[in-house]
Amino acid sequence: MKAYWYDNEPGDQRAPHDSGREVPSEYLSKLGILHYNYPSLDDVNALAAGRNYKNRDEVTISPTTMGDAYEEKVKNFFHEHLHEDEEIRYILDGGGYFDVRGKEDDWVRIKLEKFDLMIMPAGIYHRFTTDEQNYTKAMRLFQDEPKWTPLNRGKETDENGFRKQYLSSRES
Ligand code: KMT
Ligand code: NI
Repeated sequence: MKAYWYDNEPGDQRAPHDSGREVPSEYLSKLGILHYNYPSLDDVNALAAGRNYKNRDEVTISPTTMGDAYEEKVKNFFHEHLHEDEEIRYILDGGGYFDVRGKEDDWVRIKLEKFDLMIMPAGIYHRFTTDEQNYTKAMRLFQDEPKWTPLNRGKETDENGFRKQYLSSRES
């Protein structure tokens, strides 16, 4: 895991876009983000059990598994959105980037590699992209039913109760 401010330069979303300015772990925790490196699945299972997560699935995002749909999928994951649940992702192989909005609404890029596990709070605006390997194998953990509803950013999501709750917890 490595976090840095996104450079906002044009170019492929899968390029590093590293401004060279690192974002410290403490800043990520102020945003409500937790991250771990878990080489053993036992640790993932313990975390899931501790948070009462009952379900999980695995996705492989790559041209090999998705064929012609790959490029479109990658673009879709990159639309800024939020969820009404916290989002736990564990990288099984390959890597990718999660971009999350910082306090001033600028992008923090979080580079995830094999064995990285990240927890994002409900209501945080974010987006995802594969990196230049074009290969992300990830476990998605769900508390109950596998639910996958990205709410794209707009006037409505700004008024969303989970968004408001996130902003007030970020203040305190
Ligand atoms: C998201 O929220 O965009 C995703 O979960 C992307 C796929 S999982 C690496
Ligand atoms: Ni998401």
